[in-house]
Amino acid sequence: MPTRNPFTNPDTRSAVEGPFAREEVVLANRNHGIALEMLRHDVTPAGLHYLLNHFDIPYVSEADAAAWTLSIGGTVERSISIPLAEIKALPAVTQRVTLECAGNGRGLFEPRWPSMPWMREAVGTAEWTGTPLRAVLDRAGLKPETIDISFHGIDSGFDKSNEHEYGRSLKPDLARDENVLLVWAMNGQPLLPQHGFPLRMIVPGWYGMASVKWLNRIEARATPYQGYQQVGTYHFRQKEGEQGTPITTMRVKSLMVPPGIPDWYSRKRLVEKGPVTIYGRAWSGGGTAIARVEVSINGVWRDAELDPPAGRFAWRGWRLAWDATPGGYDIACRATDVAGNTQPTEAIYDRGGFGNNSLHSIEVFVR
Ligand SMILES: Nc1nc2c(c(=O)[nH]1)N[C@H]1C(S)=C(S)[C@@H](COP(=O)(O)O)O[C@H]1N2
Ligand SMILES: [Mo]
Repeated sequence: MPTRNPFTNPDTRSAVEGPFAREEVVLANRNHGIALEMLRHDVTPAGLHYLLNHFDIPYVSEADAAAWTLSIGGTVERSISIPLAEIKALPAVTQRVTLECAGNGRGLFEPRWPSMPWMREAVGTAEWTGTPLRAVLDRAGLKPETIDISFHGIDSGFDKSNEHEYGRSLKPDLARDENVLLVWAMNGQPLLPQHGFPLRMIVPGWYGMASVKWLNRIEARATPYQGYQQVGTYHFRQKEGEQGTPITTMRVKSLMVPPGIPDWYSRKRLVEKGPVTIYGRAWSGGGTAIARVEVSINGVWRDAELDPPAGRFAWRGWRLAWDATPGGYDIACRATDVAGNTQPTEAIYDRGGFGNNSLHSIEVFVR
């Protein structure tokens, strides 16, 4: 047994290839993704929405929730503590928002960073009910010297020997954007424990790390927030040790509902010959709309039909009719947004496994 606190030892991880480690499997069991066939739902049922929890899910009883407060301090006119009941009494809005984890696709990189080994499934869309964050910031009154605002959850632990509560920051202009919400309900129900009960943030258009769960403290700042989750990770990096560039909004991406039926273990697909509809979803970041989705069947690209848009921050459904004839096929999809961003065929390498928006392709055998 260690006699010294071992949690402050230097992190010994480095990029790896080959089999997944036991630690990666443990993280994968804790943080499930959406089952790709459930991309058929416009709104992901709450229990099928992906999860990413760095530490433990905090135990918050109904009594704890009833006594929950959100404190706002730092460079504000008035340091305040607002009871959750008062936040819930503010004008409520419901927004359909697609969230994706910035680490989605990490497990597909070679070499890969040992962490949550997502393949493609760290995405989901929910209807979030809450009130614009702006309302509570304005109650406290941001002082003019405020250049950054940090948001803190009650969950804590270690990463790379740094002990911290999960925390992230936003610049004041974004924090005061009407679309950034303090949220207490998901798909019309109270937040589930794993999704941040009783209060979380939703920062639409951004990768999921910005949407702090179990939120109880806000700190306005005259200097940039330097918390571990802000500067130690969530940066695009080519080499370990470099600062890199901060990760912000989601990259354009699309996924397919795997057609046909799977083999239990390999998940390879068997499809019967004849007419087949291939369904999927496409999204981009920062509220940028999807312009086009193309599907390749053995290298021949065709335009998919797009469903009507379902909100500025929600994914867009698409479908392609295919007359399947017997044989082996590789099916891939590619989205392009109205700003002209499109998915790369090969993933853009990232040391930490972030931002992988390479093409989703599926092997299918038609019988
Ligand atoms: N307090 C807290 N907030 C958090 C996290 C966390 O570990 N703790 N994970 C973040 C990350 S990395 C993602 S991708 C989203 C996931 O939200 P979900 O689990 O509700 O899908 O929550 C974010 N908010
Ligand atoms: Mo994430």
